Amino acid sequence: MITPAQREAWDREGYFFLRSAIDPAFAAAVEDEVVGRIRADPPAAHPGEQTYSSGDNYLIYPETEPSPGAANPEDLVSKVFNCHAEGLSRQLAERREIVDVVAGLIGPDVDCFQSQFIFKNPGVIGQPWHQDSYYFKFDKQPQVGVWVALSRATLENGCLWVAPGSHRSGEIFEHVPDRRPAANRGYQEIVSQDTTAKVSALMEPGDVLIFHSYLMHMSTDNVADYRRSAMVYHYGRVGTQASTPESAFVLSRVNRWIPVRRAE
Ligand SMILES: O=C(O)CCC(=O)C(=O)O
Repeated sequence: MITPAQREAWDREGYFFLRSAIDPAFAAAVEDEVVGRIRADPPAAHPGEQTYSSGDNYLIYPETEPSPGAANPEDLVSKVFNCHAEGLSRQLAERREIVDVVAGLIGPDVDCFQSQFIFKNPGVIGQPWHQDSYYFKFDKQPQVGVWVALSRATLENGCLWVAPGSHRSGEIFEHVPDRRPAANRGYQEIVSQDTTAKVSALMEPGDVLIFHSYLMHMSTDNVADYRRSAMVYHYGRVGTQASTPESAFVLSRVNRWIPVRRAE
């Protein structure tokens, strides 16, 4: 299910790309679906709410510092969780091009447990250095992140950056709150690790980045005049449990465990 080169990249670097894995027209349809849902239930209908639920699954995070040029409801949204529980976003989460690779890394049986549609609108700040497993308080580690480019990801619009090999310590490092004034509430950063060897993840619509949940990564601010959109999925092994009752409670808001692959 994975090539020797992919296995080597996973072990040594903690990430690799699947270039042109998804038809750009399908990527655009996924984005249209999420945008349509936001237009049907916009942030303006939820004044003062830091997050709001929409339908059975969507958990929408309005932007704390919207772009000055915001015109449409989606321009006021930072991210949407739980898209993978339904619709085209679920179909994308289930695509064999992705799921077979994930199964080759941590399988054979895997679930998709989280998704975030990340709108990075013009003027919006990036996310600081972090490891995703810091947030995934689970008994089984690691997980696999799958970052699907729905738009281009460029240096200007705030592409992802990774610290190659940073997963290899096998440690989840201490994180501290992001102190930037415009930071999304509650986001945490790693401050003590050497990230000088960072590599940019420049991507075209339909490109996919597969990454280890211990890999340190960050993204820069969007200084372009166009959006950078991505659907970020996370996959784990079947039977994974929250490591404490407290983490089960916290994770239940942003996680939906959806079976995507079982060994034949
Ligand atoms: O896409 C981004 O800007 C950041 C995504 C990220 O860091 C994450 O999904 O953990």
